[in-house]
Amino acid sequence: MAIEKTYNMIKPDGVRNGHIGEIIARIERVGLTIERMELGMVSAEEAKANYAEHEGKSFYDGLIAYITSGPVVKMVVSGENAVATMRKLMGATNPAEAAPGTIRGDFGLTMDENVIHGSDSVESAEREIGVFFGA
Ligand code: IDP
Ligand code: MG
Repeated sequence: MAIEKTYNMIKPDGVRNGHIGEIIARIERVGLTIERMELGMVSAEEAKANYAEHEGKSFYDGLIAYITSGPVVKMVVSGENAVATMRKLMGATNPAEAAPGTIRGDFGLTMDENVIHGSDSVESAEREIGVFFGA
């Protein structure tokens, strides 16, 4: 048994395009639990803390602008193997390569707007939950 918590976020395009309900339904359908959920903006400080590992990359400024461009849904999701299970539901980072049936494969087209964020490890999840929901 590996009950984990992960941080997930429906990005501005996912909210703007009306996919909140379907994404939440997929999370619940697989058996994971939404422990916390909040609709709101991402501040510049939160964006920079969440994406610190990408600072200096060519897409960094665009990424910060994108994630702060409109409301998002911030979530703490928990359950058995929650980190890997959410990454599986999300699909590959580039929607053009994400398999049909995944969130990014079904609701996105390009890397610039890839619908959802999910922590890549238990350690990242702890850090990201702290950034968005406090300790
Ligand atoms: P992940 O979201 O699947 O963990 P990461 O490599 O951690 O992927 O990248 C974080 C986010 O940065 C991506 O979800 C995407 O929004 C953005 N991103 C990554 N690479 C590119 C790129 O080459 N062009 C534009 N945006 C990118
Ligand atoms: Mg990542």
